[in-house]
Amino acid sequence: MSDPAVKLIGCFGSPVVHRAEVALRLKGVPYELITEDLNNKSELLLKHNPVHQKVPVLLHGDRPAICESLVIVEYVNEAFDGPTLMPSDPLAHATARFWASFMDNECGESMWVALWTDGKAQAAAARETKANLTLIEGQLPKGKRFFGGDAINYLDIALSWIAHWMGVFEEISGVRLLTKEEHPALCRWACEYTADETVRQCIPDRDRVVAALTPRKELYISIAKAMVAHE
Ligand SMILES: N[C@@H](CCC(=O)N[C@@H](CS)C(=O)NCC(=O)O)C(=O)O
Repeated sequence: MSDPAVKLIGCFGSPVVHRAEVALRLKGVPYELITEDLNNKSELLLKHNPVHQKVPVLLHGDRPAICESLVIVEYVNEAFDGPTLMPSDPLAHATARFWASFMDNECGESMWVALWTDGKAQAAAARETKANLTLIEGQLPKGKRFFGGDAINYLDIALSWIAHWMGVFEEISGVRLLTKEEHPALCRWACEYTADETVRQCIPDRDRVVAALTPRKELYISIAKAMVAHE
C-alpha cells in the first residue's frame, strides 16, 4: 500500500523547516511543501498547530498533525521505510537526543545572546558558545564525516543550524563564533553536511537567506535583550 500524501507546512529560509525537509528527503518520501507567510499565518497553520502557531508542521494523510521539527524527524524516521536516521543502539539513541536538546536549549540560547547583544553579556555568551561548540565537536566520531558516522542522521539534522545558519547570522550580526582555528572538525563537518547531495536539494541559498533575515535584525536584538533580562 502506498503512503498517503505528505504535506509539510514550512516557510523560506527556516532552519527548523530544513530539518523536516531533509529527513523526508533522506527517507525518500515525496512531499508537498506549503510555504507559509509568517506575517500573515494561514488558517491551515493555525488549525494544525494551534498551540505554538509555528512551522514546521507535518501532515501525513488524515492523521493528526505533527509539530516541532525534531519530533517530525523522529516521526518520519519511524513512519517510513528507507535509511534509518536514528542510531539503533538505545544508548546512542539517547545520546543523540541529549545533544539535539543541548543544541536547541543551552547552545542555542548562548549563541543568540552572543550574536545579538553587546558588552559584558555578549562577551560571556561568546565564551559560553565557543565552549558549547567544543562540547558538540567532541561528539563527532573520530575519522567519520558525520555525527551519524558514514551517513547523515538525526544529530546531523538537529545540528544543521550550525552548518548553514550560523554563518548567515554571523554575517548579519558581524559577530564571529565558529572558526576553523578553534573548531576545525566542526567546520569540516559543516562543509561535508552542506555539500551532501540530499541536503543540497533542500538547503536554502545562503545569499537569499541573508537577504530574507536581515530585515529581522532589530527583532533578533530585542529577543536577545529579553533573554538577558530574564537570566
Ligand atoms: N521549536 C520549534 C521552533 C519552531 C519555530 O520557531 N518556527 C519559526 C520559523 S523558524 C516560526 O514558525 N515562527 C513564527 C512565529 O514565531 O510566530 C521547532 O523546532 O519546530
